[in-house]
Amino acid sequence: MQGNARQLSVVGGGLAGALLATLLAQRGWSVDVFERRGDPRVHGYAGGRSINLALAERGLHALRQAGADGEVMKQAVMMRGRYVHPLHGEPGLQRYGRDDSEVIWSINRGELNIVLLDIAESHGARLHFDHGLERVDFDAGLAVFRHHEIEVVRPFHALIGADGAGSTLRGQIAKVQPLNERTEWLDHGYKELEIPPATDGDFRIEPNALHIWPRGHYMCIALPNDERTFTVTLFMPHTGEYPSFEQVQDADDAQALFERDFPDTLPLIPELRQDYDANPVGTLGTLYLDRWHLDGRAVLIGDAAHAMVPFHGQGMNCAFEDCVALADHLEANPSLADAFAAFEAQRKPDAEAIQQMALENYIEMRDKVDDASFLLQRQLELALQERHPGRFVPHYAMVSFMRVPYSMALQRSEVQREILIDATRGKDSLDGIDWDAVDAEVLAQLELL
Ligand code: FAD
Ligand code: 8RB
Repeated sequence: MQGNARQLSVVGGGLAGALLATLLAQRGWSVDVFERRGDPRVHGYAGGRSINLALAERGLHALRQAGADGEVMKQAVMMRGRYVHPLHGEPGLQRYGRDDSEVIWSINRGELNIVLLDIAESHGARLHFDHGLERVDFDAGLAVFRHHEIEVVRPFHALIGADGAGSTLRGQIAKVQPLNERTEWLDHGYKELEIPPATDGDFRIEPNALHIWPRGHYMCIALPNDERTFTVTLFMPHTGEYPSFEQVQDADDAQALFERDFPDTLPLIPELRQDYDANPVGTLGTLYLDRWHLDGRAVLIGDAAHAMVPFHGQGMNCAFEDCVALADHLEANPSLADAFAAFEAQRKPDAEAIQQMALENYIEMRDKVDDASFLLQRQLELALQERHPGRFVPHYAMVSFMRVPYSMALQRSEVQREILIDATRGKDSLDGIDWDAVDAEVLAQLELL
């Protein structure tokens, strides 16, 4: 293996590792993937419960590059918009885009991972399950894996760390080169619950939407699964003022919270008490590093490089975009060190931009989606999109339906938000808008995309 300039070892056969293995194998690389867990195609996907993810255009585009979109989309459930459930008042759908070409998709994580592993293998990638990276001797070019109870030593040419937020490879790189790793923990956590199918086997609530129960400082969301269930996630603070996980500890507390704040979900979640007791409280954070690679010997991608909070549904989408970018840089640069450096230079500003936008979207989801001035800004956003096609592009569309770099989406969204806030200040409808003034601002501040 050593000395083969076209060989790469991928650590982690999760979402990014499996996709990257395919993209590299397609480009003629000899690829080995080392995954700590067992083969999900044999043992079932670890975790068991049905957990879904929102797939948007960036991720879908990467799947198309790998020829994986057809198989993945077979089980996808379309989500047309946010279905907002206020505590008082009528629930309803707020579309994400203009029509059904502008939607996101709910995908089962386990099935997605299996499809990607099958495709990687069919392109010749060698998959080594039950191989957890333990440590690396970069000078000797040796990686040590734990295979069941034994340690296996493998020579490597270069290592690609797709081993997720708790990356072992990141820790090993940090021992030989400072990464200045910082994790900013959110003071909110999450708990997963489930809405089973109705007695007639159908979905209990609108299937083609991402449901949100916004409650100011906290919220519930629900994404549809193809087996007609929904995975519900409750997000709220770990500590402090009621409600927080510190105060809502057991089934009785959960029952009381849901009776008070999410009464319409009680008949939908029959196992609320059991789910609440059985499922752990998850933590959420943003991971920042000063660098993502060790010369030409190792590079980090996906969550291992830039884990983010979940509120834009872009962690996987961003990780998939990383895979295409890295495969392209490896194609363009004969030197691995140059390719890794070019990858980092391109993607780090974009990762930081989506990390920031993900933090900001929590406040939008939990607090703004049922607020009148926000809804008026949203109305104006759609009107300006019509008046200035390709120039005024709604924030959500730039992130979820387009592939403009995240850093550009962030920069343009900041300009647009100012325009929207200024133009709607003190108004309760679009009637009194000074269109000439707004149009002039748009033309002055936003170039055509
Ligand atoms: P992972 O998918 O975590 O894969 C890492 C792999 O490395 C795993 O298979 C792991 O077993 C393996 N591994 C770990 N350590 C070692 C080791 N030492 N040696 C070998 N292998 C190792 N993103 C979205 O875009 N949309 C969503 O809607 C969305 N929803 C989410 C819901 C939940 C509940 C969670 C937790 C995340 C969600 N995300 C979502 C984020 C998304 O899951 C991640 O951003 C994405 O999985 C990152 O891919 P990755 O390959 O970097 O890491
Ligand atoms: N990680 C999502 C969005 C944006 C929705 C909108 C938000 C759960 C953990 Cl919180 C969240 C979105 O702006 O209307 N699109 O996709 C996915 C989300 O949460 C996922 C399911 C999630 N991610 C740990 C839990």
